[in-house]
Amino acid sequence: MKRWLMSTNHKDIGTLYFIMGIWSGMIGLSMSMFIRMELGSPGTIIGNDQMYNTIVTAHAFVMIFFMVMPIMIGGFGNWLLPIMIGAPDMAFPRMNNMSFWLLPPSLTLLMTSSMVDTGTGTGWTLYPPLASLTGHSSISVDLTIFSLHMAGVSSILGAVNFITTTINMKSEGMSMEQIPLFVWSVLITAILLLLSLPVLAGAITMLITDRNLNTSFFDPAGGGDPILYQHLFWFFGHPEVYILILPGFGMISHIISHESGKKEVFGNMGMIFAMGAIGLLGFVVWAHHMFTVGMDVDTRAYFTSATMIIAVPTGIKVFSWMATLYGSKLTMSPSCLWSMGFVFLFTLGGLTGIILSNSSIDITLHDTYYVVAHFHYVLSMGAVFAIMAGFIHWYPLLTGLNMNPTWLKIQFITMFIGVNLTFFPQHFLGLAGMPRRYSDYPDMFTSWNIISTMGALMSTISMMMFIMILWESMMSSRQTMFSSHMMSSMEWNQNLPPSEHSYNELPILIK
Ligand code: HAS
Ligand code: CU
Repeated sequence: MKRWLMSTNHKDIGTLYFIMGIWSGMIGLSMSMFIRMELGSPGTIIGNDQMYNTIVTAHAFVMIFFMVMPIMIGGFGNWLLPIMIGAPDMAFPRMNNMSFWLLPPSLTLLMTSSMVDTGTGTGWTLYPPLASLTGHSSISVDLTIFSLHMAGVSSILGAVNFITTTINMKSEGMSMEQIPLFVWSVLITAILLLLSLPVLAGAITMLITDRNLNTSFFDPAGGGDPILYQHLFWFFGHPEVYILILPGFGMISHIISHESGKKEVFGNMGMIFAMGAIGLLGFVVWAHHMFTVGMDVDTRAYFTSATMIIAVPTGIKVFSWMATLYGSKLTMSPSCLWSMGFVFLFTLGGLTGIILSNSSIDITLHDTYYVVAHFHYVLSMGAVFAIMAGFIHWYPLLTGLNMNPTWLKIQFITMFIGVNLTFFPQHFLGLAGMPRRYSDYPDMFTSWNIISTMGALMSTISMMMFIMILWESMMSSRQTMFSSHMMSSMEWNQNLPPSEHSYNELPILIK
């Protein structure tokens, strides 16, 4: 009990983040299956549109704040960052414990909000007036806001910890240009968190006072403006989407360099500057989410061009990954497959982002399934593929065990087909005008929706297969030597084996 509740050890806390992230991933996945079941045929299955919207909202929150962020930053960040810079632990180990333990109560608040009263059927953006007292008079939205506050505090504390650790605790004589790309990616992510989350906190605090203390920040009747909320939300929201992908970029760089026969990453400095540029630009493009609110043409022209410029540093990254892979003898190992899948499908999602950034095109595509297809390509096949690649790549380090590579390859193929079946047809649905966040549709959209639902079923089965592979590896306790293979890939500065307990005890704990 004491070891896990009161831990100040970065590896134990990382493990807690992984466990919570996987748990939340299963919650989020089951919610997505409710969504796809409802949309698998015209007409209704759930029979309650408010409940449908509540599920959609909770799915987004769970996946973003309780799956991707905890696994990437909390799990991989805690495990790998101190080791990669040669630090004994994080700079503030007890604060690290607090960062983690704020999350389970936050998740509980979110789940509670869905189970009491009307639920929060607002979408993850919580736009007023839908999220105001007029749209949602129940206590659910207040619980959701409190949940976000707590998750936000957790992330801000984590960000402070990662920034301090990186700057203050890297090995003597290690310059910033020498720190590994994953560390750079987490550092930049942490800076984005630190600068964007307080803006979200301000916005949702104003929303909660509008709801409970009779202020009117977002209510025109009292001189307020709902558009102000959208600006505040997206000033956070756009950097947030890069927060979700940057650590994945970092991991993919390490894995691709390892899979290319331990070649150095092509253009290491370029990769650092590209991530920095993506981080900076991420703060000046937010209104591309609000092209339909009635902005003047100059503002639209600005936000369109600023958004498109992000394709340049992102393109630098994509071409550098390809240049690293070029000419090497590929092993087609599971983590190699996941990272090549990442580069391909993330790029596809990025290109639809460029299409959406055209303000005049976005007028017709906004709030359609085209947007849903875009962000699932960059998230479900970008962020999630990076997590899968990273987890499989570092699994021997995390547990001292091996997973069955043949099964992992089969699992990759089923997942690859599953997610593409799910999300590719959504481009067509969006272009044909199917709106997002509706529980029903005209019959003309039926065929692509059926295919999408079948794809979702396939991905779910594939994830169940992954859990089974994980279970099998722990049950059979096939110990790996902490191989030199892991070492070089991480460019580690100190050749420390993982701590005794994480190496040997985990399988015993599971037994
Ligand atoms: Fe996005 C909406 C534009 C990247 C996530 N995005 C979302 C939402 C999410 C999300 C979650 O401008 C929905 C939010 C909601 O609930 O409403 N996005 C972009 C652009 C990029 C981009 C330009 N998005 C991401 C990443 C995400 C993410 C990364 C998470 C991981 N996104 C938008 C826009 C909307 C939007 C609009 C609002 C839509 C609406 O109406 O609501 C870029 O960062 C992507 C850059 C990457 C590439 C690929 C690699 C680059 C290469 C270089 C050559 C390419 C060139 C482009 C020169 C571009 C290979 C040529 C263009 C061609 C079309 C061929
Ligand atoms: Cu954006």
